[in-house]
Amino acid sequence: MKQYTLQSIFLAFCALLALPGMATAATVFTDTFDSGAGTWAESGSYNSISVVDDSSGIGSGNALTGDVSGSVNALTNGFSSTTLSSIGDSITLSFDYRWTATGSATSRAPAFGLYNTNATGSLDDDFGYQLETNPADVRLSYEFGTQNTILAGSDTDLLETTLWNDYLGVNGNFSMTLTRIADSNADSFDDVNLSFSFIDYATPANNLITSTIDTENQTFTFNEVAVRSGNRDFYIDNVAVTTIPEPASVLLLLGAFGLLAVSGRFGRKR
Ligand SMILES: [Ca+2]
Ligand SMILES: [Ca+2]
Ligand SMILES: [Ca+2]
Ligand SMILES: [Ca+2]
Repeated sequence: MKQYTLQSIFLAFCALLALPGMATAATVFTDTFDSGAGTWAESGSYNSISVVDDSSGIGSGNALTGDVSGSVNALTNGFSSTTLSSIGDSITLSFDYRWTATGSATSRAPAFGLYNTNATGSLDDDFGYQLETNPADVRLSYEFGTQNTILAGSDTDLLETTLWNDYLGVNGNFSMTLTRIADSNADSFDDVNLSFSFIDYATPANNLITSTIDTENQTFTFNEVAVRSGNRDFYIDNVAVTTIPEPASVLLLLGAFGLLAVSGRFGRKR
């Protein structure tokens, strides 16, 4: 009997080991600009946006390019409302981005985020998590949607500042992941872990990864992606929003399967 008890423990251990690999990502939004400019909405200071072949730049065929006329601008697009309903659920925004030329440092080129439209068409009340790049740092913030428009204004709760040089943003992949985590400050509300990564395609030594935890703002539902490009013309491609649900159902299934297997063996033994 004892060997089967050990076997059941071993099976349970194997099931736990297998869990991370079984959490598959679901894509809730993607745009490679192969079929045009899609449904992106431009707001603020744009002369124009258009789709062009950027094989020689980002290197993924068509990209969206923006000719900006001022520093306050945003491209926005919607996706099916996604809620981080369980601890461990996450949502990731990823895209490739480059400037049209190197130049002097500028703020919020890019800035981007995952937002909630607040059930209105106006961008002024949208709230969510944003990352902004600046001449000497990147900042992770929560934006309340109470001042100015999306990705603009001082309606932010600054969560993390990390040093960097914004010339790094000439050509690379930006991503931000929001993960619902257990309450870490004993206020009885779950928290959000924000992680950011920048991969510089030309100079890997410039890559940057940073993260922080938001314990103040309980926002877990998102339905909008937004990108701002400061006062700098840009190209953007391969925009993707993916979610990873906590595999609670998989855990239950594996547990049940393990019990059945063990009880079956006990049955035959008897
Ligand atoms: Ca493309
Ligand atoms: Ca709104
Ligand atoms: Ca704002
Ligand atoms: Ca909390």
